[in-house]
Amino acid sequence: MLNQVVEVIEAKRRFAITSHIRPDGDSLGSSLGLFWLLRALDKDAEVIMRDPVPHAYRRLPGAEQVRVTPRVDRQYDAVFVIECSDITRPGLLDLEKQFVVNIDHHSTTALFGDINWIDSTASAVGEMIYNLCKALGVRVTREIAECVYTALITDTGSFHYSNTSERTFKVASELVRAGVKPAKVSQAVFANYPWSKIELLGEVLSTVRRDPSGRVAWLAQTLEMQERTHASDEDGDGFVNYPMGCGDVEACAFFKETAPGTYRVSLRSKCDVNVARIAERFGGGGHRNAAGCTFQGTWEEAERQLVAQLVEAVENRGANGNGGGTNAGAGGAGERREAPPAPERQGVERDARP
Ligand SMILES: [Mn+2]
Repeated sequence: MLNQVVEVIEAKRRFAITSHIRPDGDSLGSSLGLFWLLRALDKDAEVIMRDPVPHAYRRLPGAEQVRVTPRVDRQYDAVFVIECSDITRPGLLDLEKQFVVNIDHHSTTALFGDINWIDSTASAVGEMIYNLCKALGVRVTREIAECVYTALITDTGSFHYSNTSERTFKVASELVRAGVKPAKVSQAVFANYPWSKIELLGEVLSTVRRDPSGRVAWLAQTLEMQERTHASDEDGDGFVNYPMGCGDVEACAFFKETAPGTYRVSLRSKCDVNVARIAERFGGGGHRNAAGCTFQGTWEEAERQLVAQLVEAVENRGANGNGGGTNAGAGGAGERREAPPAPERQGVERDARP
């Protein structure tokens, strides 16, 4: 709970902050926002991540101070774990040996921390970090504000998704008052692609197909395309959202070949079409409208199996629990959660959970 988090911060002084592998805007923005918050209180703090900061987030204040490590190699009074469905999501060895404070906005998150602060009404963890600032009486500095604002715009898809609430705009307004320049942050996050991504997009979009109903679309990225365009691993992030821009398309799958015979599959849907259920059948997970999983096998099998499930989910939408999933908005990703569909950058793609 929030008051327990406040007590830990007030009582202790040496902290680390981490988040999931393949960090996205909410995980990095919230982690760095908390970092600046702790620094404002004169606490010892550092952000540690298994994976490096993606290109889109390198302009965040403090991004250059993120320490990439495969293991929690120091002793801390507490480690804050941001936006993770379970303790393995950060991908850090020895994390379980620390005093863990779990902070998340996904209702499905396991209560793996010594302290668990879960607020499923928050559009992003960033919104919670803002509340924490207020609870601790810390002035929202420009650094904190830029980090939290980045978390908000990425997890809400620039305020497009259903997790966007009146409170989200209220917090955003306060952040602008604290010095955030919305156009500057948006440009850094959404209009800062390397050219390799544009070339890769050209190849990937040429693979797009749809089923006879026109309501299910899919596209693929091969290792060969990635090599030919000199694209980085993160360049394909968000491609799944392009077909979703078509009014007729209700569900989409993006197959990204990560190794011969291995595809990371990103799934997106609209309204009550539940793709989290599909991802779960393949060992992944996520939100109702944004999920992901990994598929081992041939391309033909991956396409046949996943597309058939999407067609079925679209046909049966609204029936039998298809409408009951959690709200997509929040980011999550990777193997467990995937980021919410972000139209512009749509980039949040944690492997399986937004
Ligand atoms: Mn999030």
